[in-house]
Amino acid sequence: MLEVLSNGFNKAKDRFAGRVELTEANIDDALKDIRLSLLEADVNFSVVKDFIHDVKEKALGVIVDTRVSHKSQKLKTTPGEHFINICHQELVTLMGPVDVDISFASKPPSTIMLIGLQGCGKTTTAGKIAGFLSKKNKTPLLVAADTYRPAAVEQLQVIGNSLSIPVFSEKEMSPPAICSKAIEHARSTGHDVVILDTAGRLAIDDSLMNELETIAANTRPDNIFLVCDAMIGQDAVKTAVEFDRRLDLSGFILTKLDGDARGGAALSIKKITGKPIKFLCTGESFDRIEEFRPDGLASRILGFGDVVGLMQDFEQVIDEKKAEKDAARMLKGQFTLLDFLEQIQSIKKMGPLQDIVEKIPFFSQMAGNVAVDERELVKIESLINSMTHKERVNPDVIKESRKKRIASGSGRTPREVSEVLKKFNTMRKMMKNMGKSGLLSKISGGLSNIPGLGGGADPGDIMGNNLPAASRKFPKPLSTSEKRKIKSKRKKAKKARKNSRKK
Ligand SMILES: Nc1nc2c(ncn2[C@@H]2O[C@H](COP(=O)(O)OP(=O)(O)O)[C@@H](O)[C@H]2O)c(=O)[nH]1
Ligand SMILES: [Mg+2]
Repeated sequence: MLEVLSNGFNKAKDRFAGRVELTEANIDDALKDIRLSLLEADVNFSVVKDFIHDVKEKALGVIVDTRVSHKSQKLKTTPGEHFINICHQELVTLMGPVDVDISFASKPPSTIMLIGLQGCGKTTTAGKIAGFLSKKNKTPLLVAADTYRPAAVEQLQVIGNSLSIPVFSEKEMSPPAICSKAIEHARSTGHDVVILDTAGRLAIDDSLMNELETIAANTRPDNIFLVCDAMIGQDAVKTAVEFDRRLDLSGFILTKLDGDARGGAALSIKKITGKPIKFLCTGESFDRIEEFRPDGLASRILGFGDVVGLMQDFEQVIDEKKAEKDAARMLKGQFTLLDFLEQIQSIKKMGPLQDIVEKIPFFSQMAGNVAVDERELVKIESLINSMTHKERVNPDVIKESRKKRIASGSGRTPREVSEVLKKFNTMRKMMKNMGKSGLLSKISGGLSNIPGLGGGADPGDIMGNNLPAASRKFPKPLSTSEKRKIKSKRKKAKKARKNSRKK
């Protein structure tokens, strides 16, 4: 799958063979290959245009460091690898950010409504989602709301049986009535998630849309996911736009990425609709569903998982030099609001906050209550954004009148400014104390145990689900043996990916 794209990027990379730098001429040559392959993969034309533009802009500004050494590490890269790395970043931006959340109602049952054209994979995906949620200790109820296609109800029943998940169905009832009744049934029988498997048509038509709108109006689903067959490329995107206009989708589920999907839908759909891809399905069996990670799909498309890994190591070494300097400075108590902001942004990139806090044992102690609520991060960020550079570097100048100005600039209250400054001061004090007691080594050891933080050693799952190498504070340099281990792990993961692709 996705060979068209992989081949295009591969060809582009080869254009840099033997070159020592990224010049406008060789970038243009490479971009021609990429442009062709994107169009051939059925990526939307305007998406292609923007993508090419963005990659070119980034690539032109890059000074190619082909060698870097720091402590025991020596790494080499080529201009082609730098170029591919830029493509990777832009693909991730194009398809991201990661948003795989399913909304759950505060009062169960929550509802997931699956919609889409006939044959796109709704019924199969309903089973997959039910299985996925069961593993997360939910008690889903599948609802057969396709009463048109012969045997559609039986199909869902067979799926439910094989997963031991109950299926709600009613003969002689309209789909909207079935859905409403199913929710009542779930409430009385203690099912906390209801999955509505609706009917599809070969093409969008008004009677289908009206029926889906009625179901949505009656049941007010917490999630409406459009299931899209990734094999049909741009047509899937057109369908998505129309469904979104009528039903205000929560996100997409792309199916059949195991077949000869060319990638057009995956690359265009987020950019065109603004709605996130939630899941990818890569096979008919029920375990072939995964949460969507742009990073992983980008690596798969590029077919250069190891190049991206190498570039991450390369950038990490460069960042390490800076991070060590920063850390030393902060531990002397020279911790500014700019550092605070940078840390918050790193943390936000890493995914659900609760997961992170759980992984970093001393984090919550260090930050007090600063970081447990995502909204708190947004608040801190908006406040710091409303400050002048002087205030960020030297927060002690912030007295009452400045507080008022910052508060009104960010739509907050002066009290909130005071609270944030208090938290910042606590953190600064802790940093200083840590510096005094020589705790730096402890921190760096702790953080580097977390994949994607200092360690960067996790090869990821099939999607390459590495946490982004986000918080590059206090990373620990890798020893040669650790590097070797990472390499062999990556190789294994690559092999596994190759095998699973063959299947
Ligand atoms: N290869 C592959 N086939 C799939 C996938 N999802 C569904 N299918 C197949 O697509 C066909 C239509 O699926 P179905 O769930 O009945 O689609 P529906 O009409 O939207 O409910 C079936 O043969 C499924 O086995 C997938 O991710 N990969
Ligand atoms: Mg079906």
